[in-house]
Amino acid sequence: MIDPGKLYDKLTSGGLDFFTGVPDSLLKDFCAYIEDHSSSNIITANEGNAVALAAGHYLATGRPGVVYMQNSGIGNAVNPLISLVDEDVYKIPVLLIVGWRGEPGLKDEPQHMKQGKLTLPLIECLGIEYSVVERDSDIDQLLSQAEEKLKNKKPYVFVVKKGVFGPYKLKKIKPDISSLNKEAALEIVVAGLRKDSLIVSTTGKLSRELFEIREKRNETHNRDFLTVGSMGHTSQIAMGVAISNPDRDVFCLDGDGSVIMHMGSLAVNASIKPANFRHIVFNNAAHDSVGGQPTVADRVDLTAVAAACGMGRGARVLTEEELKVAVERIAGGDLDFLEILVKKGARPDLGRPTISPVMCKEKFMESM
Ligand SMILES: Cc1ncc(C[n+]2csc(CCOP(=O)(O)OP(=O)(O)O)c2C)c(N)n1
Repeated sequence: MIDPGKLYDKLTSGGLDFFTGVPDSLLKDFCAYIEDHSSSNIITANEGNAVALAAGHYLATGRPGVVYMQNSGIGNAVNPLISLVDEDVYKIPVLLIVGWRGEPGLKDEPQHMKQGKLTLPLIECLGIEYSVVERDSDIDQLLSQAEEKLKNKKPYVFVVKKGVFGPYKLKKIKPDISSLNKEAALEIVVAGLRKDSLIVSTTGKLSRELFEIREKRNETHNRDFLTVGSMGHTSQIAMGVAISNPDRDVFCLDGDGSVIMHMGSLAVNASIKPANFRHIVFNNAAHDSVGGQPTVADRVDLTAVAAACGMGRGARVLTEEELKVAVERIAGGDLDFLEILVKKGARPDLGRPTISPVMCKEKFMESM
């Protein structure tokens, strides 16, 4: 296994001391080490932003930045990789560290399988050279391969397999912004919505919790569209449903990291604002589903942002009592945006949906 601290020391002593990216579960020990030890680690809204931030760092210092991401983030990064740092454009070196979910031959969730199969071909198609990092890879050799490319002002990628990093537990954990348990809050929301409401829920643990709450309550899953990939796009899926089915109330259940990833959708949603669309954000100020790394949502009032965009009937709640009142209001159409401040953490025995994404889609469509 590779010791996260050892890799960090080797990178920083070689001048690669500017870190940015979006966290990933396969890289969580390395991301945690950076978070604890680096004074320049910026978790960006999305992976494309991280490539651009690293490019800016290079312009100012002449030193390449290190960008970490899950392979699902390559899609977000393609534009700046091709039109900014590429050797045919500005020729800016950057070291990408990419977690390889869905590696062929390993079992993973459906949304990772195609991405896993396409990870190396995608990187090759972008014309970027890479090394696959294994548990017993020689760090010095990896770094000398990367340094040679970076010196020639080219990007380089470390594609990191599952289980490569040795354990490192985050010490600098930001305090929780609320004492409300997320799953308990979700249960209050589910119980308070009208039975015929449609729900579109976000990537990560929230959709898994929704699935289990339905099981526990002996309720159908048919009116829930559980988004498993496409982080940050859930409110647009919900909006598409709401516009085209004005007879049903549609609730988007979102996470703060997901909202921030494509925050522009708040502005567009507010400009459309059909009466049947409502947006509920569970804000734990963290990317909890992939290791609890912080987002900036502890210092951003998302309700005020939504209001400034035009979703003016919003509420921000901290307690169960406030939540119950707010859920009644949003279910009755008296609010269109609700931000629930919750604490980090989920049940260790949280399961995964036992229905496939295609089955989920078909049942959801039939329910309309
Ligand atoms: C484009 C993309 N980047 C990164 C990921 C990995 N990922 C899955 S869930 C998640 C965190 C989501 O955070 P948030 O919306 O705040 O919800 P929470 O996990 O806190 O419940 C991340 C980073 C992903 N699925 N897709």
